[in-house]
Amino acid sequence: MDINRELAHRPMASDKESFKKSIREALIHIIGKDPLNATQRDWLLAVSYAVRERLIERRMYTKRLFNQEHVKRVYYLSMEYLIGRILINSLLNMGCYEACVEALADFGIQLDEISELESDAALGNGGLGRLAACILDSMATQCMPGYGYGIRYEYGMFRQGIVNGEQIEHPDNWLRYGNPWEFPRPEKIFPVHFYGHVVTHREKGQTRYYWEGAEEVIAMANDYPTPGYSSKNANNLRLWSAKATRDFNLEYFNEGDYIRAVKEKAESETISMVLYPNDATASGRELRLKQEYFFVSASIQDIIDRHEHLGYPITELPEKIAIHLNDTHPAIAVAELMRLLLDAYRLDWDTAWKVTQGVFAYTNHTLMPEALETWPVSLLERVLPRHMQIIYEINFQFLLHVRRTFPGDNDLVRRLSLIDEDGGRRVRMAHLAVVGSHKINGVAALHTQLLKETLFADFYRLWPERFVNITNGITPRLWLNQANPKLAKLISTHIGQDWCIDLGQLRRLEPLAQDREFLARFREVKRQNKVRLARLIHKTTGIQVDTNALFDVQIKRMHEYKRQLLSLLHVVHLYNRIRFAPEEPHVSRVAIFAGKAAPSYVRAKQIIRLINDVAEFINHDPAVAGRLKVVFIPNYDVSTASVIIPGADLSEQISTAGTEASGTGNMKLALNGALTIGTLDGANIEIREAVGEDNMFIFGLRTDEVSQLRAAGYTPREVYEHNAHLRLCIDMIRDGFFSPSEPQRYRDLSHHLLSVDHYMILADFASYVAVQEQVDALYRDQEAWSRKALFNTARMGYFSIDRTVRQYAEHIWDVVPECWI
Ligand code: 26Q
Repeated sequence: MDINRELAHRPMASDKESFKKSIREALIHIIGKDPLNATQRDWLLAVSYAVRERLIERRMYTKRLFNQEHVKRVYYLSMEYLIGRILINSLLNMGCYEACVEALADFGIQLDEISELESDAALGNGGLGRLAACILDSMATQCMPGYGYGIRYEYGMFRQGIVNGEQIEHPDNWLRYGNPWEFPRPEKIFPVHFYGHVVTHREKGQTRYYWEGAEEVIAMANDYPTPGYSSKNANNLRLWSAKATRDFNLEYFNEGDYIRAVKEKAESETISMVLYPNDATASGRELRLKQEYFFVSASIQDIIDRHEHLGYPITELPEKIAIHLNDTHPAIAVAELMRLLLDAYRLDWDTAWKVTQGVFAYTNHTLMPEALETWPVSLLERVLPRHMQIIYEINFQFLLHVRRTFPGDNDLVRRLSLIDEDGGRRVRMAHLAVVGSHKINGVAALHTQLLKETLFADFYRLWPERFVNITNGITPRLWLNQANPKLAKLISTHIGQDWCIDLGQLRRLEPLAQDREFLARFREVKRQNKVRLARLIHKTTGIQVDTNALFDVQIKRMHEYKRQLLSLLHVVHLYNRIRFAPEEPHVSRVAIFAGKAAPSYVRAKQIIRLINDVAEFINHDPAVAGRLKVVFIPNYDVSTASVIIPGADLSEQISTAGTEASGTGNMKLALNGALTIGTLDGANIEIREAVGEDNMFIFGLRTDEVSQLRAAGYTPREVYEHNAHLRLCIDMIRDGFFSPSEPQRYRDLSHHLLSVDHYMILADFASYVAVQEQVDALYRDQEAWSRKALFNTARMGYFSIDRTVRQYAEHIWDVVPECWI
């Protein structure tokens, strides 16, 4: 207690002079470089170490506080954290950005220059991983006792190159220059087992289960302290890396088989080697299953250890902790906790099950069937034999309950079962997650409603009280304050800085919509951000764009349901209109695309290639010069998003109604004053409610219309035959207009559109084009446009991740803030 008080009052200073001292010391004593000939990267590392020192102190005090106050903790289990660069974010959150800029300036170093050298921590695919990162930021900012658990991938999301218009994947060797943000904890290790078999013994009249003959891999902790904005708290993100066990190697060493020992060591360590780059399709690979269990097992062991060290009884887990499952990827945790409670703590089944259900909650992120994880029973039986037994028992008990509740409904039993019996027996991980959780949530109102009506309709009948909606949000610290400093400054001069932690404050900007001078300044900020974006475009593609043109932006993973092809068809349509009516006054546009395709997703890669072929053709056609450009910015990641989003005029959110669970890019763009053109899908619906329908461009089929049309038998070819404009666009693509060196290149893609068009691109084309004409008309009136843009920024407060996290805390986790001052 005395020691605590002693130390608590002496945190490291964070003024300019203290930073100078820390940076110089780190450069010489940690990096080992003479300031006289240090490189830019040396300075980056040195300043990162200076920040790290201050960060870890905050973490220490936060940890002490949580222990002393006996807080309830929440553990967020996620296979993905899409964090991006850490330096600037930490400085801004800790409130020492200015001091650091000035300190470096005295050494002749520019912070914004060296920070560009930092690699993104890209331990995620897209929306789900970025959401996890935003949630960590918010939990720390709001002083929630929240812990992130995940995998320290050696290689994160692949880097995307574009060669001759095609995506090529490069490994993301993000740790190459060292990583000042992590604290390896070689003493924090847990064994994780795979394979082997289960042996049963009768002991004192009870059956005991022993998992024997398993292979062992060691999980080692690596800690990433994560600071809150304006709070002094720092939470912990713990990422596990796989290490070979020492004994495991020893056997072979003794036998003299040195090479085999090294090979097996390397094999165990592949578990944490690489992030699976699939977004919205389950991979079904054994290594993926091992990754999931690896990090789940280590995390659950660690969580229970902490619980015990704090002296709490095991049956009090639900009072002291909540564990959140970020999608089904960590759902095996339900069986793992049961296994430990039954086999190690020897609780009876009912007690163990009550504890388990009291602890877990599950967020669903998708309705798309191909993304739902199922594992072959045979695979689970081989890799995790004890877990498979437990899953059978959970299923048995659960189906007993179903039969009692709805007697005689065998079809219901078949639909609800954790085991899918059709076409090879498979474990439905979503069912395991639902059955093992006391709360299940969707990520936008429509999504949750559809979960209740479709995917989980039977579960909803059984347990309506377990289902809640928690609409996604984004952190304003990164997506406004940091990414768009010019707009942040303009906002703060009018309403102060509180919006950063209370985004609802932005409403106070509304009256300024009537102030023409303010609107002009708002527009000027957008123009400067467009200049910055134009520089990025030129640097990455060599294409020059006119910043007076309308910047039309579609940035997200490449997927058919997101319908990048729909915007591309519109681009081709615009191209034709300009060619055929050059005398008409057309609004100049730059269509900007960015996004990665899963390496195995052939059609998504085709679409990237088509965008680049269309770009190549249109950008070189003098007939449309100055009026239409198309660009594909390579390697979309958090850092490029931070430049693209503030420079966007128009935000494309055009997924087929009922397919995008929420979307969060839609929120980032609207917050930064882009107008949305979108379908009534995901969070677009709530965004429309918030910003007002006059300030958004809505088009296309609604969810119910999509299902009706599908049920009635959708024939895309008929749409094509009845729309001459559309026909011309598709014909051009099909017949090689944009791929003259290989005219057949897009025949399959075009035929697929004409014969299948599962996502109903053709059905929505006419309505999309019509609304795009309204977009053009509005853009001609720059003042009217920026007024609507301002209404977007001003009314996006609801979509702060802080609101999202408060809802989780209140409705699901039952945790409360505890601030270190
Ligand atoms: C599953 C099994 C094996 C390998 C990979 C995967 C896998 C990985 C990532 C499956 C799905 C994902 C990512 C899903 C995702 O990002 N979903 C998005 O989540 C966002 C946050 O809730 C929503 O806003 C988006 O609508 C949703 O698409």
